[in-house]
Amino acid sequence: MPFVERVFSGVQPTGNLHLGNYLGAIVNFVKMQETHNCIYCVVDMHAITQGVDVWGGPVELARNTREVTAAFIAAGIDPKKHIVFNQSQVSGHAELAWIFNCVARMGWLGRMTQFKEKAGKDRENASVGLFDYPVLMAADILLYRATHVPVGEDQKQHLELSRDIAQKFNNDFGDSIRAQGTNDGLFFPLPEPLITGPATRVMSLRDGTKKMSKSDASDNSRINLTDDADTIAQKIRKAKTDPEPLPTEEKGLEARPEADNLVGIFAALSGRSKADVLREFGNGQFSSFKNALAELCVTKLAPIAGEMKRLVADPGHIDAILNEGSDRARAIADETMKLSKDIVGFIRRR
Ligand code: AQP
Repeated sequence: MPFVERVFSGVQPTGNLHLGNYLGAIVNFVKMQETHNCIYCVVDMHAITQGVDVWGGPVELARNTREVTAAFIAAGIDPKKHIVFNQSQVSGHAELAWIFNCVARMGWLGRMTQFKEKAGKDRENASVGLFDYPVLMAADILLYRATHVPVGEDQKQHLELSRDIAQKFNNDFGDSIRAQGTNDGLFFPLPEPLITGPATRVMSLRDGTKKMSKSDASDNSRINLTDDADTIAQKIRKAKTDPEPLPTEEKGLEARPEADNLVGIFAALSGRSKADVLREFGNGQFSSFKNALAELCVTKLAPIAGEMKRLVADPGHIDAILNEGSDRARAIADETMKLSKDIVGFIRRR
């Protein structure tokens, strides 16, 4: 029997939600609501995997959790029709992650490029949680037996690991799964990444070879969802470019990472293809393209920023949304945990 299609994805509340998070992930979260049952999670347990100096401490974490929730809703996610909640309110994430820790292999995790990048040279000093991050991510998705995961390109490798973990669990416990009469020996689906649109990897405005990222020291490298119109215009005007005019065809963007990035952002925000954008702006100067891009960014992002501001001013309302979402998420998660425990052989109260 095929699995019921369900969408799951998450965003870390680590501050400075940016255009990359929006175009690479949140825009697709909004779209998927039309066709699927969706679960969108503020992954606060992932947010503490780096030092407290990086994530900012308890007050900052709670503020950022509410801010990401506000961004979801301001961008168009409907928490009544779908589920919006914060990860730490559903204990199944940590419980399933432990089972998966015993399924995943050290060698698999050792290949994860995000760990290598984030841990840098000082690996001995990285937290165990940072190394284990992709296992918790697999648990996040599979706790809801989600089949589709909209993410940015940077998460592709972690999704592959989630599939490997699901497959190994299904194999290791095949007899036990069959004995429970569950789905022909397949307990977990192999979740599919949905990496779509012209901006699956939005790059830094200061360096077209680096991903736009919350943790970049330069605020000018990214457009934050909370930036005001003047700040957005200024950041785009200052964005790094090269001396050539824009090409008329997409092929001409090869080996021009900054130009490619800005055209990709324009295309994604306007719902057009890069080729179409170049038909309009090709051969023109960067300055006029940048003016049009700044205007487009402000038109698209200002209403979201305004709505976020309104929502975060009422933390009680946001907390009520998270509580209700957590209750609904927990109902699904509890069922998966009950079956997972039976499959593994953990005795539980009946
Ligand atoms: N630059 C990006 N372009 C496209 N998509 C992106 N995403 C992140 N950066 C880009 C996607 O946003 C979703 C949520 O990301 P996250 O907050 O959970 O984690 P992250 O990928 O670690 O985000 P950052 O900004 O890069 O944080 P730091 O600086 O801490 O590493 C994911 O679907 C991600 O793919």
